[in-house]
Amino acid sequence: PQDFKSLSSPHLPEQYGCGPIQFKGSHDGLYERHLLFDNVIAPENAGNRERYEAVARSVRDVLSQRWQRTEQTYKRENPKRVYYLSMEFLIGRSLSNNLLNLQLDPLAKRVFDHDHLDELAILAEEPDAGLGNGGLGRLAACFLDSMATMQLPAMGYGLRYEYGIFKQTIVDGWQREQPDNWLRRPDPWEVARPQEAVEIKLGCSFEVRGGNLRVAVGMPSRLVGIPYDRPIVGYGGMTINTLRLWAAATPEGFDFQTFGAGEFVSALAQRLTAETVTRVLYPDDSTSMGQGLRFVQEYFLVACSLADLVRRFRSNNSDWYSLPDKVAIQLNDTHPSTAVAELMRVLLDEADLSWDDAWNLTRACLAYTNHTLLPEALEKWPLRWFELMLPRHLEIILEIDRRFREEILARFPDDQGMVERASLIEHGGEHLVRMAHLAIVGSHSTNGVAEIHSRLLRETTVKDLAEIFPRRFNNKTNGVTPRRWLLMSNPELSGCVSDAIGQGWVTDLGELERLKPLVDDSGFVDQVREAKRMAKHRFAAWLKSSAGTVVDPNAIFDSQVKRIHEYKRQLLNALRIVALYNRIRENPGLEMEPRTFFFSGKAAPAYIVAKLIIKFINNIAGTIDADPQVRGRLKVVFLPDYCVSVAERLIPASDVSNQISTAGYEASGTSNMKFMMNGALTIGTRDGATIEMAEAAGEENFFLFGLTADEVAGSRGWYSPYWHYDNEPETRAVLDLVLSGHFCRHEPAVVDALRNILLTSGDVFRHLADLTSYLEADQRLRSLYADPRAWTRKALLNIASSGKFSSDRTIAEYAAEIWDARPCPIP
Ligand code: GL9
Repeated sequence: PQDFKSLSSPHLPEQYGCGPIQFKGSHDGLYERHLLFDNVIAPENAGNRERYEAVARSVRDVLSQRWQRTEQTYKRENPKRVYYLSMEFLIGRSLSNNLLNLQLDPLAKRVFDHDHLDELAILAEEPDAGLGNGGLGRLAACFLDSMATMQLPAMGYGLRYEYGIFKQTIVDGWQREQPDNWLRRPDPWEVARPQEAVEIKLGCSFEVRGGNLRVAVGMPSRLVGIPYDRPIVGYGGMTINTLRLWAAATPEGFDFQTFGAGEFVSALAQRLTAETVTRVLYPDDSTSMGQGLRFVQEYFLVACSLADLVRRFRSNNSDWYSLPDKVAIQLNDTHPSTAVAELMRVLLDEADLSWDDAWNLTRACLAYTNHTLLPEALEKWPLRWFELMLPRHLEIILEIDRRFREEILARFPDDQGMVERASLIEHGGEHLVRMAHLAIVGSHSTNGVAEIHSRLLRETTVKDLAEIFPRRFNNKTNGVTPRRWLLMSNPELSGCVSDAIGQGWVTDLGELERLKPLVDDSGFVDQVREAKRMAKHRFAAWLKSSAGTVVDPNAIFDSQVKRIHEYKRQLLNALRIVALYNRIRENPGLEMEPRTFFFSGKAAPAYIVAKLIIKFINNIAGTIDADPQVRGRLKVVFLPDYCVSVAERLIPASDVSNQISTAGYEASGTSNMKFMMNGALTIGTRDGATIEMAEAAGEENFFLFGLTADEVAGSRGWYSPYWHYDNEPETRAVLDLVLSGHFCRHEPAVVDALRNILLTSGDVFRHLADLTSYLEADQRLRSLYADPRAWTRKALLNIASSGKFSSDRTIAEYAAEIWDARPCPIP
């Protein structure tokens, strides 16, 4: 981490420049030239989409030389490189982020002002690149930003899905999914590199029928991976790294001779099958649906990326044994964990190394991050699929397993069950390959994403493997990039902070500590409150103009935004709202601050219960709006189509952050950190990284409630929701109202489902156990809000304590403790 300290004061630009990017008069006119030469249109006739493309292309022109120089420097210096393999990169929009990181905003302003362009409308023309489902994919994007900012020689590898996460609309309260054809128009950021295409072999050919994979046994086939590169601009523009996304295609020299005469058309038509591999992102959050096409996608990512990085390694190094000195590969969850077998295959079959040498090199290069303890997320692929599609990999996996079993038998002769429990193969019924076991055994590091998660991983989920490899397990608490999530998305608060302590926090978030003495400076506290007020007004104006929804910026903005999942307990939030609603109806004179509750998030299309929760929330919203007694005091808003750019708008405007998962279920959470650095107060359970956030800020500055993870685990066996129904009057009143159909008139199916979740099925996620303490914490929160200065003082203490949750800190830890990677500055 020492190495990174020197980066805390980035080379700030003299004028418009960003480090060595020279910005002279020659750049003026770039924009007009792009309109003319790319789109053959005069500036006055251009629409906002053409304008967006021209601005983006101009920015790309400016960064191209620097981007190329970054790669040249790496080639010359030959440092150890970091490769981040991930099936998801939730990058969001790039233009405003690139302008910011290149520190070109003054120049952009000049162009926008000069031509009287509507900056916001132009930025909004860019599709929100949704190549991910949620936290796991967004974390990968934040990591890329931090690695570039910290001048690490790093590269992201992913898939170029033609369709990202679906667009969500709400019809009559229900979620509908629409395809997200984000590449319909040319994307100015991507650079196709067909000359660097790689070829991949599969043990069978396949086609996709009715969404399912059909394989033709014994017909080996080939796929081509075409790389599309995207620039990752480090803050200050010194380093521009690459995110390389693979698109699947059929081999160019397609062999028409193997087809009979007259089959020209059908042979060409078959090419489409290959291209389906990267057609669409699977929209499942924390669940593995076990689809054959997904299996092929995962292998395709691994095979293309390893071929590419091995080729790069070979072009600069002659000695295979130096591989771990030059290459660190981080596996983002088990999705790319066939990398263990693929790297072994390359080292055995292509490099001709012995098993022991190949094994040592493989483990030294690879490291694995686990992102969830949910059993349904643990990938286990049928052994049969390996046999059909990747027979050589199966051979390797079975040999790894054979040796591993021998080792366990020798080391734990008294533990009969250990071998079967820890093995890579699950017997019983269909034989399955346990991908997490493969990743742990075949790498030198396994980490969780928050302290509690890493502990539970070791103590429960993979207990046996942690006993076998105690030193392999470690924690790397997640973080988020303060560039996108504070500097860019919250200009009001950022300005306020920079005025007080300078700009150093942007690359050294620990600097925010220096705000602590200012909590007693009432002038400054008022400035922070004013910044929040402005952010709320900006958000309310956007919501009105984009969706027609009117909210009162004087109300408490209380948000819960994340994927819809039972364990995240949006239902618990809904029950809290029903309780407050009840209180007002029973006592209309009750003093209660006006409150607006925001929900946003997508449900996996096949997750029936999650879709029902969305419906229920929308019903509550409608019922309250129609109730003259409560209208104006409480309001519920479900924002459709949650995505990176919605988060960028809502988070700065929020007063309250809800992080209320059943303790022990949320591995880390990352929106919790974004809310904290934007000055929202957290009401939440002791779960994931929220625990560490409260530790950093002091528990007295948090609103924690509910069962702990150990209590939740201990309640299995005796917990009954009926106890709470019978003994807690308010809980009973809430349930009675919900189950009376008050919010779901003429929709008995919704009511039945809610009864089933909360009562009949035993309330698996302990909603009722935590409702009372949630309401108590809520009461404390409302009392504090009544004293605006005391509230903002706490918010400021939270901001000042959020430094740990920068992804720069996380990446510094990965670099020092897992990768042994150092910065490689670009001259
Ligand atoms: C997740 C966890 O559920 C989150 O708690 C965690 O913050 C992130 C990043 O480490 O990873 N694991 C997981 O499968 N998802 C997560 O968000 N799901 C999605 O990304 C949709």
